[in-house]
Amino acid sequence: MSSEKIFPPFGTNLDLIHGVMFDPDIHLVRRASGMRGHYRNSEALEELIRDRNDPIHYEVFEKDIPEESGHLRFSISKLQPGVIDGECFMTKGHYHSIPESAEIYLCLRGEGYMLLKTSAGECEVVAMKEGRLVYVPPFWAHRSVNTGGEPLVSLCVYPAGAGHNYGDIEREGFPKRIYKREGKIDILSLK
Ligand code: S6P
Ligand code: ZN
Repeated sequence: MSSEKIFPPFGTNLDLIHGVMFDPDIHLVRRASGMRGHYRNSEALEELIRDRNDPIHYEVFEKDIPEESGHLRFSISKLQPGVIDGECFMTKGHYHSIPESAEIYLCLRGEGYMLLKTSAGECEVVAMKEGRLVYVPPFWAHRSVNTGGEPLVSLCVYPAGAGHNYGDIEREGFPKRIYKREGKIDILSLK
């Protein structure tokens, strides 16, 4: 490695209970209005945006690590609890732009599921809860879904060159949707 490629080591401070990185370089705040097109009941989403003043849906805290092979990027993902006409709050979901890139999610707080799908249409659902690690293998698009009553917080680690491909999964959607009605979780397979 040439000397201009030497990157300084660093530490960072996390609040694992509240799902916060104290000194992020990037703090993405995704509000309900950023989720248009993702929930089955789009009118219910519009009501939430209007009546609750476009609340925060999820946040992602990151350090600005070079998006180059050899580095690892990591983030804290904090997804709020709630439902939209019964459908549990979820992240947009993405493939990695370099689809051979895997990822781990270490769940720090809350409960829910990781929905995963391949471009061939295989779909898997993996439970997430505090203390559980979920392995996202290469080629699987992934979306987290909060089925609990508190934020679903995870530490995510992935190859820094992986990139994010949102377009393909926006077009395809996920073949399953996760609902919570009267406290009961329902994982629905779409025809
Ligand atoms: C990045 C990792 C997470 C997500 C975050 C939000 O590879 O998977 O940091 O970015 O959970 O999800 P999304 O689908 O909106 O990026
Ligand atoms: Zn990812």
